[in-house]
Amino acid sequence: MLRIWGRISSVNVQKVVLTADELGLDYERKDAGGAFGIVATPEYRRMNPNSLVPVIEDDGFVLWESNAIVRYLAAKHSPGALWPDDLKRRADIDRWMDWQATTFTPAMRDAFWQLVRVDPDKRDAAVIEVSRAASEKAAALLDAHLEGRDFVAGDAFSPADIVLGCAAHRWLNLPLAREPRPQMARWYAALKARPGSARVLSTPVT
Ligand SMILES: N[C@@H](CCC(=O)N[C@@H](CS)C(=O)NCC(=O)O)C(=O)O
Repeated sequence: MLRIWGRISSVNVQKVVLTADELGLDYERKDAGGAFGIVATPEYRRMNPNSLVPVIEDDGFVLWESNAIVRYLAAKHSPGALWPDDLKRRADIDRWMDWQATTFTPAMRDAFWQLVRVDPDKRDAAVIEVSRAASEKAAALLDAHLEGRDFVAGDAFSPADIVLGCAAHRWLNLPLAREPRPQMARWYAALKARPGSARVLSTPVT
């Protein structure tokens, strides 16, 4: 049975859980990280020396790095579909997954921490503003890309929608004023309406 380690408030854990839900997998999720601790124990560090969540154990196979886990599960359980065979489609999906991990999520990280995890009296408005502006730039790019498209990469739901959907869930639920992004809003609403995505994309941003 697949075991997923990580608290559900982690956006990186959310990607893995959403993938497992979309694939209809039988899995067990064990809370770890944040207030749950566990990640610094020698046992956990043997699985992930970074002391971070998520980690999966899949019949003895241990894997960390959320986007690698999403790709692994999609390729294992949905070859030729959620993980397509066509190299160019795959490269397109990979490109957007990398963009999530290197551009969109890092842009919003400070705004998220300041507005959600830091006490109101300790917040730094300048830090929030820099992060907000960088996130808006990324959101504008994604919004323009989604014009005339139902999904991020190609004609079908893919791992790019999974990881960017989780990132968008965080961005669109941060308690700050955002520019309207109609294409992103349409795409995010469609993701939320999917039975396999609805649960994770309803998780409160905490
Ligand atoms: N690049 C890693 C990043 C993992 C990461 O930063 N995880 C955070 C939660 S989103 C974490 O474990 N924080 C420490 C903790 O929760 O204790 C991935 O995508 O899996």
